Amino acid sequence: MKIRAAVLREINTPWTVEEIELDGPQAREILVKTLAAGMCHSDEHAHNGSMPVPLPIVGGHEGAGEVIALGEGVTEFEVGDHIACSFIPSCGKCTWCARGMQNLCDLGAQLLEPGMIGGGYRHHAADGSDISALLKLGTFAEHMVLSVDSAIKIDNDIPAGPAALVSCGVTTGYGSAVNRADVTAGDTVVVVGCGGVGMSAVQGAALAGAKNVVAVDPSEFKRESATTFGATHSAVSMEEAMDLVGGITNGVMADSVILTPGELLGEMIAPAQFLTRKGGTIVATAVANAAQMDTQLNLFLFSMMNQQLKGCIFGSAAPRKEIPNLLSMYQAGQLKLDEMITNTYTLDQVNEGYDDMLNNKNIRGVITFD
Ligand code: CXF
Ligand code: ZN
Ligand code: ZN
Repeated sequence: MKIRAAVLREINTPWTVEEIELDGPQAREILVKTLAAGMCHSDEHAHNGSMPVPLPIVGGHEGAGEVIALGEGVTEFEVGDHIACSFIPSCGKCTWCARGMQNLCDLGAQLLEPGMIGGGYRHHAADGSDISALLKLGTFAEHMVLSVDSAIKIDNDIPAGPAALVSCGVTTGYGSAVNRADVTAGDTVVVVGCGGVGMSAVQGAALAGAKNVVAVDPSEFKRESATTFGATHSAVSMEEAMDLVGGITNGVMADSVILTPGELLGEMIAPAQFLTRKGGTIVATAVANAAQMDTQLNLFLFSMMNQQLKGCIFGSAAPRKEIPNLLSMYQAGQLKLDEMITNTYTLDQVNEGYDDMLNNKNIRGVITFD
């Protein structure tokens, strides 16, 4: 079938909205009509080359839609079901899935490789050449073909915009606080970078009962927004947060510091360490440039203070547990998702949406489809 999709052909060139050919679903795949796609910073990491992806590629990895056709052997879904994408696939069979660590599913190793999970291409340009799909999803398109391992069935009455956000950003941020930082009642938590992921970490920390949630962001709009998601304090930078956190903890400092800036830099670890108490936890969630090797850490203090530095992918969450859980919290009025969507765009406005994100105008932009 012919579909319109936002394609990246070369890094640092605009997304081009093209008419392309999408094959039907093969075995263990589904065809989905896209209803909404979230505009996460990692599509920008692909765009600017800090995350190496195969080109050309259909962008987008946050999405929700309606199943309209099933490939051979699909028993988990029926036509008409609504799904949220999960950029982390979960096969249910590998040792990590078996251990309940589906965020580490072995299929994740294929995410930055060309083509589909298991190989082959379903997307093709007008001249017949193959196109990949970002993180095996390609949600910036009117339709998607994806593996059943990358799709989570959701209630059909959940609106598509909020459903799209749990594909990546919300689950990643919430899980960074709840699963990885292990925030508990009375904690002091610092969240550095308050876009879609960081704002979800703020929400997760507040929902877990943190006493102090300190939102750190240079953008006044984001610092002010953070208060509506549960932040109790804010600061422009980690340096500025030092006195603030010292003051509200009697000099103890934060139980956890969660790093969710647009791009993680090696120079951010040491200031995060200085904001962290003895025995406390630094969670590194944001994506760094793939070539980034150097980081600053006071190794003496790190061991003397018995601190922990933890990497975090997909909020250390199991997609098949956490995505339905977060959406049920949304339905119960506990998790704010509508409020995360600052602006909506048409597919043709994808470049404008990313300009807005980079100019700190959005917590999350969402592309909607008719
Ligand atoms: C991902 C991007 C692909 C590699 C792992 C992290 N982040 C999503 O936003
Ligand atoms: Zn697996
Ligand atoms: Zn993402």
